[in-house]
Amino acid sequence: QFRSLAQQTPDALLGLIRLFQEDHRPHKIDLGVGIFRDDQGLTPVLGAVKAAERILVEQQDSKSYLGPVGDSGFVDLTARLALGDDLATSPFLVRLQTPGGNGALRLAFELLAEASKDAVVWVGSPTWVNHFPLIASAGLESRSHRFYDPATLRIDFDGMMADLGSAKSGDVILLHGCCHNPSGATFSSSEWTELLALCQRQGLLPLIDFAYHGLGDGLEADAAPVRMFVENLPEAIVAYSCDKNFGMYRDRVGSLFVKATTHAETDAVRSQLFGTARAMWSMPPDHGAATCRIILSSPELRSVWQEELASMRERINGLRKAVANSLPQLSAVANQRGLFSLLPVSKDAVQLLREERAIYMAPDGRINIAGLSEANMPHFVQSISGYLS
Ligand code: PLP
Ligand code: TYF
Repeated sequence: QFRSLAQQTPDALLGLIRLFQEDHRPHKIDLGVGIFRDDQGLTPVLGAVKAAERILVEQQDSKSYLGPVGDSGFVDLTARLALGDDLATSPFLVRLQTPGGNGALRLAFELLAEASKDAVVWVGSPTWVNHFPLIASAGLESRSHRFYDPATLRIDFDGMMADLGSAKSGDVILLHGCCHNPSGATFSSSEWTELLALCQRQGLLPLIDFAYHGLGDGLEADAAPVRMFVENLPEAIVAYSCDKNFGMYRDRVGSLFVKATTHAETDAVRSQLFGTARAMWSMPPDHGAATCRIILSSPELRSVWQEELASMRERINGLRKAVANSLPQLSAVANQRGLFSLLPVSKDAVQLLREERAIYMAPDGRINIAGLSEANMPHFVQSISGYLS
């Protein structure tokens, strides 16, 4: 049977991990895969997470199945964290735990495909590499709209609005809640408001990929546009990840929130989601979600976590300023948010930087800002200055 199988193109980002490991040059810099790193280049387990895991080990008296919602305390607390108490507890909000933000996205696309086979998913260009296989796996069509302008390192908002003018009622718009991957480019609050008005005017359903909550401008500031969309539209979907803001990447911690308009529709959405999840992973993994629940429900651990989150955010935003100050062509980097920026460099330059300078970045010139440090900044600045277009 397997003779008929073709090779798939491997994920270039994940391929970089191995290439970097095999490089033994001492000055090598890993700006590849999107994980937070400290000034030593490490991604340690957060103190709040370690403490909560100890409590979990002590207190957990059973590992019996949790059921389709997953850890309901975790789901409730992340819904409140992302959406605020009122929206989170609406009877029209369906909430469930998923294996990471990736699982939430896959489930959301499956739901959308089941609801409307011919809905088009509008995706800004460029976007996170995994969005396309996720959309295609659900059998949905995606269409690109202008988003990022490499000439200004900012959002081409007029181009985006013009392209979305041809979206039809019932189409889906995939938005990054904050910390755009790969560009870091941010909407102003008036642009968010215009986008909301566009969704209202044209009957578009927003699917908000909210994978970096708190890593941009803070928990409240990052959530504000997401809440505005959920509050002011009849239907909205939020795919939430705790893998970055709690540093729990491999534990695959996420949840999905879907707002519907009537009791009957809410029930139908819930039953569809449970049915689809049953056919994919049956029930979500427990450990990471239980750990997050312990943190969010303990005032002490919650405040430890918020401080750790703030220090991750401040480190990233400090590095952004340092890059902008060292390289005038990259001054816009200071206004971007999150782990990523797209360097205006050619594909050839990306390869030369890797081969000759031991600087590893994604093929499109995406860098993980957190991979920079006080120690490697001079090598980075000196190496890329000759390649910036
Ligand atoms: N969405 C974006 C934009 C991401 O960068 C990631 C990162 O992995 C995810 C979703 C998925 O997150 P998770 O690791 O929780 O599946
Ligand atoms: O964009 C990143 O680097 C992270 C991690 O298939 C990631 O979101 C990258 C590729 C992938 C899954 C996760």
